[in-house]
Amino acid sequence: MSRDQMRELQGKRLHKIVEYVYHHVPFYRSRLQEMDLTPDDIRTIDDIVKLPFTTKKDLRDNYPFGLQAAPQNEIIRIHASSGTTGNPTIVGYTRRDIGVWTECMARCLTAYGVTRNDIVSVAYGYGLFTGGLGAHNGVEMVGASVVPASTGNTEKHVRLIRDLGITGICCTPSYALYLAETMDKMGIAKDQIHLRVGAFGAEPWTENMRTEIQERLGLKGYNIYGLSEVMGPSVSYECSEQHGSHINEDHFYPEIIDPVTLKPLPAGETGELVFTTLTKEGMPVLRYRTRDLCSLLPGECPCGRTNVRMSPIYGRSDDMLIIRGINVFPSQVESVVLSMEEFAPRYMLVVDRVNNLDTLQVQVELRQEYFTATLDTPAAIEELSKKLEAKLRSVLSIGAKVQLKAPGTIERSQGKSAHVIDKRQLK
Ligand code: DLL
Repeated sequence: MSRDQMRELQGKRLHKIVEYVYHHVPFYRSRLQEMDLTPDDIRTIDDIVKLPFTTKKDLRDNYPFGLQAAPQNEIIRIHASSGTTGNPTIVGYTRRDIGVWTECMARCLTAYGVTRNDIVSVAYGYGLFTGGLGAHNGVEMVGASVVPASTGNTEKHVRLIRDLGITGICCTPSYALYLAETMDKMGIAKDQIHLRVGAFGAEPWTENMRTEIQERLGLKGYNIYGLSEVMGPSVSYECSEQHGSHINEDHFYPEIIDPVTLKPLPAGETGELVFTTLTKEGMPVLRYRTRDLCSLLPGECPCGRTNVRMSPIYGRSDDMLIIRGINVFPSQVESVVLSMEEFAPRYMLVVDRVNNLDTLQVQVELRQEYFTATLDTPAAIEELSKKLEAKLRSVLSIGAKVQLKAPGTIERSQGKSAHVIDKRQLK
């Protein structure tokens, strides 16, 4: 589809969705009325800037079904998004929503080169989390054989990967590394398995992590992005070029805004990603603020797809840490840790406040081969810690105390990994 055709389609769909929520969701109706807007004011996609934003707080305040547009007897699935505080976000899907989601997921898998000849295991959690069932439906639509492994039971999963000749895997990048570790422990070598493609997402990851996963599992790893409030996995996906992730923008319209002024930013600039669902029936959202920070990439993709690409997420406007006044993203620490061969990609930031001064400790696991060699001599521990501290200081612009840990001692996660313990209780 040409850009002009796409914009025309988006404009038509936007008008329809605004009309739909105006008549079906009292929350949106009163928001629009407060702004003196009616659906007739929204005619082209450029009119989107007139619309109000929606935030996670709006969803929580209207828990559980306040923003649902479709009647309950048309909702065929309900997911809930993980949240650390307050009410979870409840998202209901109509049959048509599940169909759109499934097709979007199939688009992702097809872009990764998955076909009906593949056997794909889905090791995102099945349940309230959208990862498991979302990926599952897409694999079935492509016609590949799906193995609903879910998380947990990792040794059994590794044996299945080997014995069934599984060729594709969908999981978080941190779980992919955990699988590789488990394979090592079980004495299963990379050439005994047939994985060739991985769909990794649900948490930020870096190029260094990609290289490591690809090397250890012998596959090509692709990014997949999404969020429950908008749909689930499949909002965007990498193609073979692996230069940004194509957004399924016929269904999810993206904008980048300045998170402080809330003004839209020009293409190419980094800011907060905002989505409007253009076709959703169950719980449509207008200008939902994701808090994810990234940019939309200008220009055409050599793969031939014309849908716009987004850069990797480099942080969130809300999990950003402010330590001694400096903005710190866990992903910055990760890139430093992974740039040094002594360390496994396992780390934890522990933030505290001592005598009114913020402190940052970075705990990081040594790789087995360095652990044996290093821990024998206190001088070597000291030297390695200092080396990492110097690198962290140059990247973060603040000092961090490093604590080296033995392999396997930082807690593993089977879903999204947590990288921060903030003990400051500033709220
Ligand atoms: O994580 C949906 C998903 C499942 C995506 C499986 C990909 C694969 P939520 O639990 O609602 O939904 O969390 C959404 O996770 O706003 C991002 O901050 C983060 N996230 C998701 N995918 C990526 C990614 C699912 N590829 C939140 N890169 C989003 C970086 C990601 N962050």
